[in-house]
Amino acid sequence: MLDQARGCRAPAADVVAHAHVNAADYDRMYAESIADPDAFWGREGRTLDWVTPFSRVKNTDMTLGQVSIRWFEDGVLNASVNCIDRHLPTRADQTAIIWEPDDPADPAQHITYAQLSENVNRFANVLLSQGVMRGDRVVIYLPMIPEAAYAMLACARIGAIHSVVFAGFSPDSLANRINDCQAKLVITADTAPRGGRRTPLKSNADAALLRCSEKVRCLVVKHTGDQISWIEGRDVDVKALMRTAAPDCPPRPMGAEDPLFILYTSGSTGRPKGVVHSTAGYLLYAAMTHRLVFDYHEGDVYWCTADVGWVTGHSYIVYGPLANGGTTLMFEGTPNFPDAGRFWEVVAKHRVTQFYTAPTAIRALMGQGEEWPARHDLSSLRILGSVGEPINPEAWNWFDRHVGHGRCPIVDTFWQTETGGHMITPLPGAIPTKPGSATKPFFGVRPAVLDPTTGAELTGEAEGVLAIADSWPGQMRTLWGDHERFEEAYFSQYPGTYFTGDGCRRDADGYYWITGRVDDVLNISGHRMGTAEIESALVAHRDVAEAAVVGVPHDIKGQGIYAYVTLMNGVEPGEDLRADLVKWVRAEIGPIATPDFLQWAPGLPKTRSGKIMRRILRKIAEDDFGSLGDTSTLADPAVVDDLIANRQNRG
Ligand code: 6R9
Repeated sequence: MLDQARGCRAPAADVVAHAHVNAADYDRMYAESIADPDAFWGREGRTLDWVTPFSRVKNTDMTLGQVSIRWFEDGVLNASVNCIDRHLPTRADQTAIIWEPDDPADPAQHITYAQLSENVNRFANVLLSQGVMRGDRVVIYLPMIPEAAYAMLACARIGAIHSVVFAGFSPDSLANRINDCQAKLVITADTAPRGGRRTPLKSNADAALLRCSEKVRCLVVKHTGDQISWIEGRDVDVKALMRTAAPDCPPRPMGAEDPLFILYTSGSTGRPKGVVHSTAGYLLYAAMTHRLVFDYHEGDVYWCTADVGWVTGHSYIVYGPLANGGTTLMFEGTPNFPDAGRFWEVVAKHRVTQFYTAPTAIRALMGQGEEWPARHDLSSLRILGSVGEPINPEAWNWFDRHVGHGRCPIVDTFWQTETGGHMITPLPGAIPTKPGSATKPFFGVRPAVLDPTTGAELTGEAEGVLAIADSWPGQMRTLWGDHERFEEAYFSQYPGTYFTGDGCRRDADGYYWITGRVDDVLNISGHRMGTAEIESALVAHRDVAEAAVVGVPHDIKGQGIYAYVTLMNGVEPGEDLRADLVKWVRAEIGPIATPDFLQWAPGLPKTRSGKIMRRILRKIAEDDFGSLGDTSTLADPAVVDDLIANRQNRG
C-alpha cells in the first residue's frame, strides 16, 4: 500500500497481524509513556530480572549545573544474568550467537545459550585471576569474533566497566582511551582477518601500551594463530586460561546506576568523550527497542552488520538481542568480500529474518548492481533497518525493492551513542514509513524542534534543531571523569533539554526528518569523527602550522573529509608531502579519518577575533562560490580569493 501523494507506506496486513505493537497500541502506549513515565517504565522495568527490585522509577533532572539522570536507582541486578542465566531454563540449547567468519570457506559457529554461559563464566574467572575488580576498567580491542561478546558480558558479570575500542583505530587512539579511563587491562587478538586481509591488532596494542602505564596487562585471544611478539609477565593467553578456568562464576550484584560501559565518541571539540551508560536503564532500553523496533519474535534470526566497536554493536548485536533471548548473527567480514553478494549470501545461508545496516553500505552495494541480491534467496527477510546517517530516498528505494522485494518494512532508526538506543524510528506494524524519514518518537521520547538562535520550541510543521525535552532510561549518565564537560556538551545550549547536535524538520503529519549535524561533527560512512580531532592530528605533523577540516558531500560515504593545511614557513607544498600528511592522519587516528581532499592554504579565513570561519570553508569545498555570505567580518578577506583560486590544487 503506497499512498503516492504523501509518499507514505502503511504496514501490510500480515505485518500488522504479526507485530507486537499496532497503530492503536502505539498511540495509547506513547501517550502513557509521556503522561506517566513512572507507571510506564515501572512496568517495563519489571521485565528485567532483579536481585532486589527497584522501588523508585524515574529521578532525573536536566537543569544545567545539576544534571542528574537516575532510573530504577535502588534496584540491584546483573546485566550478564539478564542476557544469559535467565534464559537457561528454557533455551539452553537455542543458538544465542551465529558467528559467520570473514572467509566463507571457513565454517560458521552456532553458540548456544549454554555454551555462551560457559564461555562467559570462564572468561569472567580469567578476568578475576588477573586481578580485575568491580568498577575497574577493561579496554576491549577485538575484531568481530564471539570472544568480543564473551569479554563484554564477562566484565558485566564481575562488575567491571568495559570500553570497547573499534579495531580500526590506531595505536595512538587506543592508547588515549586506555589512559583516559585508566584501564587495568586491554583485551586484544593476534590478528584480525577482514576482507581477506589481516589487521595486526596485537602489534597495534603493543605500540599503544608503550604509551601507557607498565601495569596495564594485555590479554590476547589467539584467533588466527599468526606470529606475534610476546612479553612474558604482561601478555596473557586468554584461550589457554579459559580452558582451565572454572565454568561458573557467581554474578556480582550491581546497582541499577552502576556503569555498565564507557564508549568513546567524537564531539565537536577536543578529544573523544567517554560516554557512560548505566546497567539497568541502558539494558532495559536496548532490549525493549530491539524487541519492538525489529519486531523480534521467538525463532527469528536477527543480523546487525555493525561492529561491536560502535554503540550499534553494543545495543543491537550484544545487549538488546541477548537480553531478549534472541539469536544474533555476528559477521567478521565485509560487504564486498569475496564479492558484492556476501551480505545476501549470508542472509540466505542463515535464513536471516531482520537485517540492520547503514546507508553507506547500501549505497556501495547499490553501485555494484541489483544482480547481486537477485542471485540469492532473500525470502526469509521480514524487517529491514537502517542506522548511522540520513538515508537518501534512492538508497531507501533500492533497499526496499531489491532486498525487501517490497514486502519488508524499513525501520530508519535515528539515535546516538549518547542515547543508548533508538529515539526516533518506525515500529513495523504501527507506523507508516516515508523514505528518508525516521518517522515518530519511541516510547518515552519527547522530541523538541527548537529555533536554533532563540531556543524557542517550535510547534506543528517546523524546521530547527533537535533536542529531547525529558529523560529516557537509555540516556547516558555522564562523561567518564568529567561531569562538567557532560553538562556543557549536552545541556548548556538549550536549558532544560538534552541537545542532540542534529538539525531536524517536522512535517505536517508530525514525522521527523533528521537533516544532519549542526555542529563540527562529521559523519563519514556512518562513523562519527570530530573535525577538531583531525585538525589536531594534522598540526601534530612538524611541517604543519595550521589546519581546518570540514565535511564535503560524498556519494557513498555520505560525507568526505576536506582538509585545508597551512604549512610552516619555508616548507614547500608538494605531492610527496600531501601523501605523507594523509598517511600521517591515518596513523594518528585510523583509516576512517583518511582525508579525501587536502588543499594547501597559505591563510585561513578568520574573524578579527581569530575564529576560523568554517561556513566559508565548507562552501569553497563544495564549489559553491556564489553564496559565500557575509565576508566583511574577516580579518583578511583576500585569503578567500586565494583559496578559491587554488581550489583545483586539492589532490
Ligand atoms: C547510532 C549512531 C550519531 C549521529 C546522530 C546523527 C546520525 C544516526 C541516523 C542519523 C539520520 C538516522 N544518525 N542515525 N541521522 N537518520 N537514522 O549512529 O550513533 O555513531 O553516535 O552517531 O549519527 O547525526 O547524531 P553515533
